[in-house]
Amino acid sequence: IEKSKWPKETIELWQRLSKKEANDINSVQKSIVHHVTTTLARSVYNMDNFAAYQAVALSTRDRLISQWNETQGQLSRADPKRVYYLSLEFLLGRSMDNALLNLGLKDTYGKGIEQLGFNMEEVIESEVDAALGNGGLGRLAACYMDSLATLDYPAWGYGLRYNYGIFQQRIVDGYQTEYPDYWLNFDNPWELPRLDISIQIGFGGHVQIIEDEYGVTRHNWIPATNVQAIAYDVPIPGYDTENCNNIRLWRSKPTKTFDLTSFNEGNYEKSVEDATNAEKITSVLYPNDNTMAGKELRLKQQYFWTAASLDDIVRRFKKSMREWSDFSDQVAIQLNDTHPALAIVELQRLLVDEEMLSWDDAWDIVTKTFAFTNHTVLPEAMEKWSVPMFEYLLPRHLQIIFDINLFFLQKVEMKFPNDRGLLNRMSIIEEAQPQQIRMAHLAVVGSHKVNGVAALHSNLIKTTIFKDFVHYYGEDKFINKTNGITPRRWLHQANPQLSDFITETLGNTKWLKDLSLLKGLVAKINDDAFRKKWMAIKRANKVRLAELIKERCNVEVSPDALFDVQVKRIHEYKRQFMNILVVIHRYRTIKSMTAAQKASVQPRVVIFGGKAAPGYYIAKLVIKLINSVAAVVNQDPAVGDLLKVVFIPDYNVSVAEVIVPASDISQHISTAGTEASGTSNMKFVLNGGLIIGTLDGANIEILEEIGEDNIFIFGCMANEVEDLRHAQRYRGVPMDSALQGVISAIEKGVFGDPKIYQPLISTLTVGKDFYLISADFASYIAANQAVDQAYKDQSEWSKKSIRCTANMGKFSSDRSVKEYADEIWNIKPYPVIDEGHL
Ligand code: F58
Repeated sequence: IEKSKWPKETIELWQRLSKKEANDINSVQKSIVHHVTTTLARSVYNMDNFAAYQAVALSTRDRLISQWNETQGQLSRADPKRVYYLSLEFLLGRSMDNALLNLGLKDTYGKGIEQLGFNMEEVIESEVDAALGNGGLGRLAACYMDSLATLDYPAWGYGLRYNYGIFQQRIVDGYQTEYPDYWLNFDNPWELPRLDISIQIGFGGHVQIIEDEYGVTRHNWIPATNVQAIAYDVPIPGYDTENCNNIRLWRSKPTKTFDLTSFNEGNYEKSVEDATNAEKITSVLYPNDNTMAGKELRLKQQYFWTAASLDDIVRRFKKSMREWSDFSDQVAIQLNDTHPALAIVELQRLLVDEEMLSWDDAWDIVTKTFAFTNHTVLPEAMEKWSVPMFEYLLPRHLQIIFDINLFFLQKVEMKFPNDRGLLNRMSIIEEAQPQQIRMAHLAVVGSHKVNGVAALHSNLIKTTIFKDFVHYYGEDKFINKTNGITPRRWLHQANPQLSDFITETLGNTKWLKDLSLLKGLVAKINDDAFRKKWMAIKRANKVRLAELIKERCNVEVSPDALFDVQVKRIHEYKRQFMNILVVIHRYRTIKSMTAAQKASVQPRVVIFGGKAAPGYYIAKLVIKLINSVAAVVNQDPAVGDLLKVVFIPDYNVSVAEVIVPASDISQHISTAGTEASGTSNMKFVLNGGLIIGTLDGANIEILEEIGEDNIFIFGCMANEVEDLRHAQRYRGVPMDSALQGVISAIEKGVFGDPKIYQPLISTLTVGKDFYLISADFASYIAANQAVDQAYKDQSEWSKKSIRCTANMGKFSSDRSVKEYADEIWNIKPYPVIDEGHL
């Protein structure tokens, strides 16, 4: 029924009945109790923190959904250009606190729940993380969704609804063990199942070639099997705005028709098997960080997700009755790494095979629609798919890729004739045995803009992996978009005391939407009382972390010691190994000291956290070594409180929210040129933590913003790395002498059976130390000594800490997202109006 044809009274009745929920404390309490008694079927006699969490979540969700409904309704009527952010990972963490803060309802709910006999902090702790991501890339997507909503941009995320998120990590006998993260165990109040939105996705089969009535050759893909994609919507409220965006996550289910075919053939078992195979697609998140697994199921995930998302996007576009040539004026699609690069091929297929556009018209639309973000230069992370496997799963898509490649290489040949080496290097198909599809090349060829995630990284990709493409397309296609983080979660929510203090100091909360306003804190730098309070807040956060350490590691640490943190995925290029080796060096140094010398040692707590990919043997050995060193150091009376080492198990977003505000110094020490950006570096500095780091990724831009006096930089530069590796390999540069001492301590068995660590130690063999631990070792020790020295002067340290926070404006994800919107997507904010009803 067309709404405009409804009688006025009917519309008014609807409007009266769909009034938004009131947000006074009474209404809030009523809705909480309503959910307790009806949705949860519980009562006051049968309540615990988890039930309270569920009820508060359901009540918050009602309010979220109203906003979401209103935003989506107004947007579909106005139909402005939207951006679709395609990401295989959204590392959202907990939702409740964030939703309450963004809706401006935290205080009301806090008071409301307190009167009902519960403590808000404990209730919040009952929520499990949504951990649908590995690390930086997934968390970046979550921060960008927060900023897009806050800035009122019409934006949707598309991803997968994995049944199992990133595995849970436990430490058993010092080793990492993995446990499944079945996060949906108790239902998820933060999603809306859209069982009505179901899309058929095909796999396998063959391609029919037919001639249409005009004599034109058409390709018709007949898949062998089909699965269903079901939509689950996750509302993303902006901070201090009516806008509420959406992340649509797809879940795989067997199709009914498909079940029936096997069933009718009398093969019940096969139909059950096929059904479980269909469910498998969205069963689990691949737990690799910066490596490529190459598994068939992963390719299935990628196609399932991109095909469902494009079907949805195209369907929405077709409703508007516009011309195809307007597509890229309505739709921008951002590819978060190469994982969704198949979307390029799928859109070309839809336009040519199904919508009957000419190849060239279709390709013009495709390349105007897509843009691609690269997050790494590590060769082992570059996605490639074997041609035979690909052909078996996606025969028509393979043909299209070969055509895209042929037409592309023909153009390259026209521009640079007779350079076979060049064609070989640029080809989307790598001539290996078997042939491989280079997804990064496909993503570059199918996009109008390619960006790196920090200035150094964006320059590096232009001179390394995409050098030939820059030569061919010109400089303008390759740009930089330095990453950012949302200050709402990473300061306001994670560090409420500091957030309140900043608001009090600056006189209002405007800084939460314009982070450059933090500059105003500099004026307070010589105010003793201000600095004292600043440091008192840091200490309170350290007390909170010390409690977590006691609980999780059973180690007592003093909040008066210097808290030194390295939390991130465990990877050789991030050099946690180098960190623990220097800890061993520190331990040996303290052991060799007289009592008088010890008196001047700065006490330090070295805190590690992070997951290793389950198949990454060397990374797992690093975890074992850290735990073995911790076991020896923490119980050595000769060291006492001068040095403690802890490995916090199961590092995730909620643990990060406790760790980040509590650090004095954090470590961002990747070999120069390997960490594309890093984003935790930004989180620590925003919270007044100093950093020790290499000239890598976003560290460089942080240095530029906060000044060299407020950061501890060491190690070689990116442009020196190749020469150092060469010298090491061919001129036999000897191992650093301090490092030799440390290694021989391990080999003597100071930290348990040395045989265990032999594979790890071999990575340092002269000529093989790929990540240049030996080359950077001396300067790393010196940087750590400089930290100790600086920390002794607490008054100077507090000034550095304040300068850090004050100068972090650039690293708000609001800035990043606005740059993408202006320079890549060409979209404008569309503020929703609160009409008070739906
Ligand atoms: C990270 N990549 C970069 N990849 O390493 C980091 O420097 C950067 O700050 C961040 O992206 C955001 O730009 C990253 O997290 C992954 O986890 C992929 C997961 C899927 C497989 C390949 C790696």
